[in-house]
Amino acid sequence: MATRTILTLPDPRLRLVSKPVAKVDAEIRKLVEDMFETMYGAPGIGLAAVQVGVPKRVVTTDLAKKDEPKNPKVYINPELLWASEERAAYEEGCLSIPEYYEEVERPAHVKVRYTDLDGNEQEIEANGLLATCLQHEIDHLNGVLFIDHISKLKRSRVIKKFAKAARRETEEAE
Ligand code: GNR
Ligand code: NI
Repeated sequence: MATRTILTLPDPRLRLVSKPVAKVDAEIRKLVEDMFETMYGAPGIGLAAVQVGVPKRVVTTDLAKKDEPKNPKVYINPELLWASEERAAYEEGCLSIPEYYEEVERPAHVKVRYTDLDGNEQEIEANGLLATCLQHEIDHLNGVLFIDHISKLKRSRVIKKFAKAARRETEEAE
């Protein structure tokens, strides 16, 4: 296993649309292992492969709390089959936008189809934080970030802040 580097704003690779996985092979299994190590190390409750620079439709999650046993889940080629009219608001964060949190409203209940690590098709219904997390991760696969769901003013503020920080880092390196 190896930890991979998590891309952060304003890295343009976060805007790539990820490609479907044709076959769950050794390369995908290695990617998934590394994603878990990276996600647990961060720590985060979810991770999309594109966040470690691999634009493939692979997502890992673990929503277990600190005192609960681990609950690692893998979603390959996840598809949103249905989303409720009812919406729920959660304070979201993103490992690619460190230390920024904002409330986002999304459908409260969703149905998702995906392929598991054994290559079998699965369907789940989710609500609560899992519903939010799965939508957040599927967004990543489409090049969408949670800040795309907040007000224009808040979004431009956070983009500016990260652009400025990135600029400062390159200046320091020169
Ligand atoms: O660790 C994470 N926490 C989180 C909290 C609320 C809604 C979504 C998330 S996902 C995030 C990890 C991440 O960036 N996944 O893409
Ligand atoms: Ni994220």
